[in-house]
Amino acid sequence: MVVELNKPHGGELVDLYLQGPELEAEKTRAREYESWTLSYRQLCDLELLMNGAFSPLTGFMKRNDYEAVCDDMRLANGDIWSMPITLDVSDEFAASVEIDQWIALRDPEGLLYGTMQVEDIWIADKSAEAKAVFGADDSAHPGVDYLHNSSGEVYLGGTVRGIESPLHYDYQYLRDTPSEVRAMIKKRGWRRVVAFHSHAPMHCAHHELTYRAAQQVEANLLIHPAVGMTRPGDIDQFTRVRCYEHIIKRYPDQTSALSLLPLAMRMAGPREALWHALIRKNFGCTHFIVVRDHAGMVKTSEGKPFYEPNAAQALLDNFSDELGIDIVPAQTMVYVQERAEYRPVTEITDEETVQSISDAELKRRLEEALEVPEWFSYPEIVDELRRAYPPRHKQGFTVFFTGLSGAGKSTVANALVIKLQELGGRPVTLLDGDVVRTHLSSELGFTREHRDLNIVRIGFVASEITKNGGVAICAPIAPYRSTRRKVREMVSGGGGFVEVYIGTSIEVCEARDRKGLYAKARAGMIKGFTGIDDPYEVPEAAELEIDTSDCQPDEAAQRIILKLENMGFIK
Ligand code: PPS
Repeated sequence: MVVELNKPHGGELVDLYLQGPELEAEKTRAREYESWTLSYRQLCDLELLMNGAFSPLTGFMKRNDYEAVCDDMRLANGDIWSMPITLDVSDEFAASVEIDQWIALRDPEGLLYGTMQVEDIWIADKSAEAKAVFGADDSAHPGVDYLHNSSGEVYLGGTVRGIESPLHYDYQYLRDTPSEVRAMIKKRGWRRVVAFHSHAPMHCAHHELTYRAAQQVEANLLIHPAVGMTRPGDIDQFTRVRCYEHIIKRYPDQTSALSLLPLAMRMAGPREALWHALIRKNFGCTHFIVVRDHAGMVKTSEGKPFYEPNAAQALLDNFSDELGIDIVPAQTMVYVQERAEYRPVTEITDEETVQSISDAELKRRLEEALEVPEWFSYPEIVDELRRAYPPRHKQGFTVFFTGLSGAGKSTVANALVIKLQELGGRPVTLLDGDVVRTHLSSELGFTREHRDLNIVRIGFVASEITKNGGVAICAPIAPYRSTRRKVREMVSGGGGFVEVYIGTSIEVCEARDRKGLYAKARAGMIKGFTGIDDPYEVPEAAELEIDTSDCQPDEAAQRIILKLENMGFIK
């Protein structure tokens, strides 16, 4: 398809927002409606439904559209649409509504953003949906995991009435509706606009790729990153947006614009690429860049890629006559050492030396304060990333002791606190088992459920301290492996996690019996005592194991300090 110049592009936009008296009347009626509290993903979807970014959709999908989309990537009327946009709800909520009833769509604080007439209620076959949309029913895929573990069992479909756009406090000046982007394009006198989707910071290779794509189709460039839900583990959106604001200045004046899209991505590879293209058509763009592995860099539980790298480009090719937006397939750009420039990977000769840095390698370099070469990224972007990923010696961390009662956890933890305070640089908080049970968990006993809750509370506090650059020293028994793993996951995203197993034997602990509890447990006066008649699961992969029967508290603390130095947390 060749896009005609000077013609308003993208077709009719759906606008679901009510105005004037209609709006006021609906707001009044909505006070009587059953309220559904929207998940973050549903809130993102609702915003794009209401402002027309999801045109021609006029609400959350009804069953016939949903099934047609899953089966054929088309709505029931034959229009191309590749992604189910469904309102999943709990069984209880579904039981409280009937066909034709209106419901209020609210955020978790109760603010009303839209209303919907329930025209369809059905139980989704999530495994079938996973296979159709993501290519496999494999929960290693974040979209499949969301489907099975976060979304409700029942789907409601129906027409939406827009009340108000969801509130965003961040980067309001960069958020534009489809009609605002269309107006901007018109005002600037742009005839062709090529959109670039992103959910990661852009470096020199992305700049080169987008610049070439724009030149190739003689178009202006719209950098249009997703700032709704992206892939778990993606760099936080504040850092990303600051990076986009830097890179936009690297394009020639007047040629390019940056606008943020509150899109909840599904990482569905080829289908997602098709969906992205349709959305950009609605924003008035004439062209859309599809990269290799577009929105699909996810691995199966066997570690294989979910999608072939060229699957998205191939799928869009099949729909090219009907899409209403031209696709610009982009090659991966690599840096050629001999030429000191970027070239498409397909144009590299055998004699040329290619240089590249993977995401993991970039993260390592940032964490270890190593050089990030200028051929890879711009200094201002590297500075932003260094702030987001400070070197380890500037990150917070948690030292998580685990071991039997009387093993010496508290004694070593106290010695460690003093040593870390001597070193200075970070505030240190001790979350000792007994102290936590007095101040945080006073109502809890020692059942498995209560112990887990106690440890998760400790993990929560430790993760807050860690992500804010402090040191949390935790010293509970924490007898269960799965709960310790959970705490590790909670903390690791925001800094370091060092598990120290105080492996002093039960015989030694019992012989010490400082609190007289072992004697009471043996006498049956305390039930469910760890190590006596309650299990302790020995850690399999603790960073350090210390037996206090052959080492003084001071030596034990010194060993931990050495470990922390070795891991880069102390300089
Ligand atoms: S847990 O399992 O991690 O929630 O336990 P924790 O919060 O660390 O609390 C352990 C301290 O509580 C005392 N205590 C018991 N421990 C184990 N099992 C039973 N049934 C029990 N009842 C009371 C004991 O003094 C533990 O203190 P420490 O400091 O570990 O010796």
